[in-house]
Amino acid sequence: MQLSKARIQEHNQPLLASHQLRLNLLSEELSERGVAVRDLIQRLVDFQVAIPSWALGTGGTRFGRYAGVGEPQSLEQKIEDVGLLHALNRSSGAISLHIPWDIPENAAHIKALMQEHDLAFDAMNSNTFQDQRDQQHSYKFGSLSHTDAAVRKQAVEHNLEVIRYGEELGSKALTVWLADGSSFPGQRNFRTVLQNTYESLREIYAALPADWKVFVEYKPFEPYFYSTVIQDWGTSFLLANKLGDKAYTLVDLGHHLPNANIEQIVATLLMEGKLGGFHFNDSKYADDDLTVGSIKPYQLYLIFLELVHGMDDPQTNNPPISYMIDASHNLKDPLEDLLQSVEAIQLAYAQALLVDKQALEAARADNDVVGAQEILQNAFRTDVRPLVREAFRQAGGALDPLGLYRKLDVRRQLYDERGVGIATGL
Ligand code: LRH
Ligand code: MN
Ligand code: MN
Repeated sequence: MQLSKARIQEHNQPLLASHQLRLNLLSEELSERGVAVRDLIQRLVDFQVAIPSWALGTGGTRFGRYAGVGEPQSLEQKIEDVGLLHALNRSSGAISLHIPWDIPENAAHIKALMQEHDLAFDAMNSNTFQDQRDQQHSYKFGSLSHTDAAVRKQAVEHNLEVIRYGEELGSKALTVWLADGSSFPGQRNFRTVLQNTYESLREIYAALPADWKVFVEYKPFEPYFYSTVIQDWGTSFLLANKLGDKAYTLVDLGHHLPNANIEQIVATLLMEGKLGGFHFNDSKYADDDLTVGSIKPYQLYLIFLELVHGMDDPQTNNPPISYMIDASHNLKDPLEDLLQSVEAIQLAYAQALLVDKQALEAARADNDVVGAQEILQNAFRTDVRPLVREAFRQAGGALDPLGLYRKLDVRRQLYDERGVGIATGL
């Protein structure tokens, strides 16, 4: 289903007066605090976060899967869903594909459809964590790290195939997330599997087009429960450094052990110019893939603070980061969840942009612990929703994307068009 500009205008019209009132009040207050409100809104307008193809359908839990309705059944329909999200908030103008779930049968047609929806391709994701039909070797005991060279070769070949698909479509990056690990002490030689992984990645790296990057994603556990080959940012960073300039670490918010200081990890990677990709989600316990900002909004804000201050620092030599939402839904309508996630990201970004860097640095230099904390908390406790809404509006989106989605009864329409059926994905 397509959402016309006229329909969005029609939605915005009755909301405009009260929005303007709130925006004016906030802008006045922020201007007094020395914030350049117009520039801040422009940064929100410019911020884009990619949607992964697998988040458009309901995901499973370890115990089952409840089918949703109107889920996309083809790559074309996935693009239409992301196009709809982007029309609503103008902040999700990219899609991240996954091979083999999203094999493009006709690249020219797919690219034309992407253009129609004003979308770009984010990183391509390879999959060596599941066995596919007609696959010669199983990944049950690993892929790029496997003890058997024939399995490693098959996994490398798959990644090369993903790069080829990405090239056809105009993507510029490959994300590698490996499930490889072990569930019992003694099962694996830690040094051998890491060395194998490095050598496999080196072959993939050698095949990367000149203007491509590879993102190495880490995760401490799951699906295996004793060890994971690329378990943490240190291991990912080590591999990225050994591989070369086109290799970067990818941080997924759910891929840390409880209470890890993720904002500090972000700062360290930025200092080294090695933060390539970022997967947003939220979690209470582990890799829960919940709606962004639903559990730990303060942590999200602190992470954004590091991203903003790190990327704005002229000393930082880090390329633009590929931002993506990596979520899974089994209770909510996936599109509603994604609208909430994008809004939560924009809110945290806006709060981070409110912080007076100079004042913060001055407080730090004076060891004014209370002062520094006050600066951070003042920004966090500001209701920045009018700024985010204004950014949506200025970019041509809806003042209230979720409200309009509900008013249009989009899911009902998608059900009428597509019926029941589970989309391919996690
Ligand atoms: C598994 C995972 C990971 C990847 C995605 C493809 O944990 O969610 O975060 O990015 O699958
Ligand atoms: Mn991820
Ligand atoms: Mn994950």
